[in-house]
Amino acid sequence: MGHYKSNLRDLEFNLFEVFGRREVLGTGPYADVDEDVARGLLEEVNRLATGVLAESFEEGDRHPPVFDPETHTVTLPAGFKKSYQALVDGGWTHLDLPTELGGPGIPRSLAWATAEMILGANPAAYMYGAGPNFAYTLWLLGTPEQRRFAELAMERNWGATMVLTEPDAGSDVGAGRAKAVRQPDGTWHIEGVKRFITSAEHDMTENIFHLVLARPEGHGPGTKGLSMFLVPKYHVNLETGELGERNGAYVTNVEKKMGLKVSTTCELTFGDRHPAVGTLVGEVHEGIKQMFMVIEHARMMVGTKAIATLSTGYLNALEYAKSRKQGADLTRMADKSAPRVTVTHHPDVRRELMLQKAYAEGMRALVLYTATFQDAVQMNPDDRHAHAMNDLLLPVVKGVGSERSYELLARSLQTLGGSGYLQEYPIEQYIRDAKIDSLYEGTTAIQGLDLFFRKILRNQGAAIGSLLAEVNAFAESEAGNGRLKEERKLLTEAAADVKAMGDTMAGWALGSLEKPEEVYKVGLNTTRFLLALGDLVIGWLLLRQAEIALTRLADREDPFYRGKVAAASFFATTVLPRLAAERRVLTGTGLDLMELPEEAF
Ligand code: ST9
Ligand code: FAD
Repeated sequence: MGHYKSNLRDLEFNLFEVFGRREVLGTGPYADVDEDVARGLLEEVNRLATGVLAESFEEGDRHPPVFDPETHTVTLPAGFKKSYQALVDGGWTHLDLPTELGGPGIPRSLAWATAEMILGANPAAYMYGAGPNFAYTLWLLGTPEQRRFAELAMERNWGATMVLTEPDAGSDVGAGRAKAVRQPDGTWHIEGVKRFITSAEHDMTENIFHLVLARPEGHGPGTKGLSMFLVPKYHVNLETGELGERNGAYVTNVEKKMGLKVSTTCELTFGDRHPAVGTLVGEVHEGIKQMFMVIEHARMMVGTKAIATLSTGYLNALEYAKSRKQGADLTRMADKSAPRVTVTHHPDVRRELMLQKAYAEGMRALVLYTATFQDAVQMNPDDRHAHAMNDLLLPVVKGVGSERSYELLARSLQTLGGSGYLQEYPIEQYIRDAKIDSLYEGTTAIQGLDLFFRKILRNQGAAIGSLLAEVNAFAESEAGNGRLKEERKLLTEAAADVKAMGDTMAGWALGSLEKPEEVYKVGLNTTRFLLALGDLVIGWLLLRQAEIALTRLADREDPFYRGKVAAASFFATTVLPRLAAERRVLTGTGLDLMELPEEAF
């Protein structure tokens, strides 16, 4: 058995029993996809993920890519290449494309459900497969020539990168210094050094194209002065599709890192040896806006990757705990001859396992709930509510998904005792591989700022208001027919706590117009608020699942549904009450920390 343990049943439960995806299938852009097709697809990806994709997970960690600085090339381990090739051969790298561009034309919710399994089995393989997806963005934004380039890139599965970060421009993308110089023929020469660029070099595709943010000479400071350029590794004859000369963008270093080792993280130098020729995407200077189309997808991907890893971490821990015998049942602790029991019998292990289960399943629901708004946008691009809800939930998926998964994966390891620390089991690698998720695509701090300032304040509270209204409507309903009464009460209280936290922060933000330092109080709490909102939404979604599970249990016994009710109840009674404390801490925020001299830290 490979390392990866999927949870297909839960994915299907979310899609078909909780989020009603049956109703959108077979309609509009999904006319050719019915439930059978969707389930078939999920099963096929499940086979792939638990089979050939998972096979090289360990090898990629123990035998990371080898960089040759002389030739600026990178060699990936053979087993990993086989896994990646299986993704390509199965057409899975085209998962996000519409039918007219050779994709399956499936709803985003179904695409993210399949993505979860790929990302859980071998996240780097998914990332190396970004080419067709990035090419689709280029196709949407590009000039006719760039569209042709994009079609070739999709057809031939060229690799792709998103190139923002520089040594002095990480979170602060607008500090970027890479420059773009316009040439008489209308092309641009890119000059500068970018760092930490994922997949910028490898030996799995014949070409790699870079979507690069650079500042055209004379353009202003900050992100708004940046433009996006298409810079291929090899130039391309757009008529014949043949590859031409090597372009002047070279990988000059590959980082050695904590985890996710098989995914190359590269320093990429432009125009040092010979010109790095690029074309302006869409012939418009809207770089940061264009790049955010890529970033939004990538943030969703990172959250899904983290959650997928927690899910397999939990399932591995569960399997171990079911077979590991240690100690006697607590009720017989004084009886030295009492039979030894599996560790699942110990209350502390049960508590830890249930916490992992509740977060893993609650956050899976969060991903798929968010994806339902992406479905809505796909069906009706003018649906402003769906856009706003997706915008609101993205930092939650990314920020909460990555933070909670990393935290809970440590619990999964703990469940295995000392064995969890060994490389014989996958969890230590999961932890190392998942740490990156709270860092790249905007750190957690950035997600917290994005959530509060952009998605709540700038949206004048419309989207969060609508979310809280839904949560409250559920809490006040008769959901569970008496069985979830206490849980719904706890949900009402948690929603009030989160609302009060948001209102207090909004008050400070308003107050900062007169007294600027008030905004520090907001900044001291953005991550707290992000995590609190995450817990609230997770609690609500688990309870929605429990409501459905209870109706199913009325007909027949099924441990899956019993587990759903238990997880929701556990989360409501042991996690949601903590939000009251978070609210209290937030309300009491002062400026002491900001007034403290640096030397006192
Ligand atoms: C990175 C990559 O880390 C890591 C992994 C790569 C993996 C690639 C693979 C992906 C796979 C994908 C699919 C594959 C499929 C495969 C299938 C296989 C089977 N939303 O607030 P302002 C825009 S990359 C939308 O003033 P500052 C907006 O245009 C590096 N737009 O910000 C706005 O203008 P306006 C990632 C947004 O103070 C403008 O920006 N690095 C949003 O100038 C300016 O906004 C980061 O993420 C948004 N949420 O700049 C950087 N926010 O307001 C993190 C802003 O007029 N830092 N815009 O609309 C930040 O995000 C900063 O907050 C900042 C600040 C840079 C935006
Ligand atoms: P910094 O911005 O220096 O942050 C340091 C600390 O300060 C963090 O804790 C941060 O949260 C905090 N901080 C910074 N600014 C603020 C603020 N305004 N308010 C509150 N706190 C703040 N980039 C690409 O362009 N393309 C890629 O493909 C890519 N892949 C990557 C792969 C890996 C493995 C890694 C490690 C990075 C990758 N990155 C990539 C870069 C990544 O997006 C950045 O590392 C990330 O955005 C953070 O920037 P930084 O490392 O410079 O940290």
